[in-house]
Amino acid sequence: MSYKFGYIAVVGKPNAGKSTLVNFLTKNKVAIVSPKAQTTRNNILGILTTKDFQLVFIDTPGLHKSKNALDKFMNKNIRSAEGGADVILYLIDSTKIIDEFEYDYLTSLKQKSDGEIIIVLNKVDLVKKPKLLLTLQELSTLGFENIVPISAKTGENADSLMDMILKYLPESQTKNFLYDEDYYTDKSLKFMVSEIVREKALYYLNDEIPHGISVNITKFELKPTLLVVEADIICEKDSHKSIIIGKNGAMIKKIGQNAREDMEALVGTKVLLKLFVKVKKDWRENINFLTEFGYKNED
Ligand SMILES: Nc1nc2c(ncn2[C@@H]2O[C@H](COP(=O)(O)OP(=O)(O)OP(=O)(O)O)[C@@H](O)[C@H]2O)c(=O)[nH]1
Ligand SMILES: [Mg+2]
Repeated sequence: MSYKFGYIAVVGKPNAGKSTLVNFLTKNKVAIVSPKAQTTRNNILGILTTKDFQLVFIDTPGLHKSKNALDKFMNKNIRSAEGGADVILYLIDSTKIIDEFEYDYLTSLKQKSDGEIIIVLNKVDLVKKPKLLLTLQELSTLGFENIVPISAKTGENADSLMDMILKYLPESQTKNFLYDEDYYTDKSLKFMVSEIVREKALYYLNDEIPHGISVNITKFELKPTLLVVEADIICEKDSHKSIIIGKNGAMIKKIGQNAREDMEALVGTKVLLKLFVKVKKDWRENINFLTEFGYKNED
């Protein structure tokens, strides 16, 4: 028997579909997904184990220029994932064009990376062939050879991507898996619960509010038949607070109801969820708040 083990960093611009892909390939929902940019903030491991291999995908925040301390935290996570990876999947939203920022990033990634790079052209279910060919041409002039068009949503061509990833991982005669076989993420239930609230808030809120919110779990009691959760949705302005609460509390109720349903599906028990909205001005610049909300790099 021979075995394979490896870390696969999943990077790319916000909204490219990184979290969707990691969830699809690991057959588990390890990361929240939303139509808004910059949904993922922490590196999240999604682990797929079979009898022959263990693949550890590292979902990362979307690449963007740092404007505040939270951005710096997110960008540092991306660099650390790239640094520790055997294979880097660089995701491109094939409905978009490759802009200068992405072009420069890809060029420098190619120069500095030790691991294998696979370019994943995602969302092919949304794009016409001629557009796809144009992007493929552009990528080959950049010198990338491994390009896989896929749809992380429908799973189209995901098998070819898996084959290519496995091709680049070294073979071992001993079982060299680093994680327990039933371990599918490095994140705690408490983290997942807070992310579920953020996912629903991202989904329902518009404009600039989603980027300025955080969810802080203040009570978490897991009993055999009930999970009790209290959480603060943190925002930056009083005007945002009113929008998150909504007319007669309609918005917060909608967020809460949807979040509770997902939590119940995750833990398999009833969930009692209470949400509060708090204003913490400029929390994205405040190291104490960032630490409290779990946005701190270990160094
Ligand atoms: N049609 C289609 N939609 C997709 C596909 N992959 C992802 N999406 C959608 O694209 C949006 C963004 O997906 P995410 O997985 O959150 O993207 P991300 O790259 O993790 O984004 P950040 O965490 O913000 O960096 C969501 O609305 C997904 O449903 C795809 O292959 N096809
Ligand atoms: Mg994401």
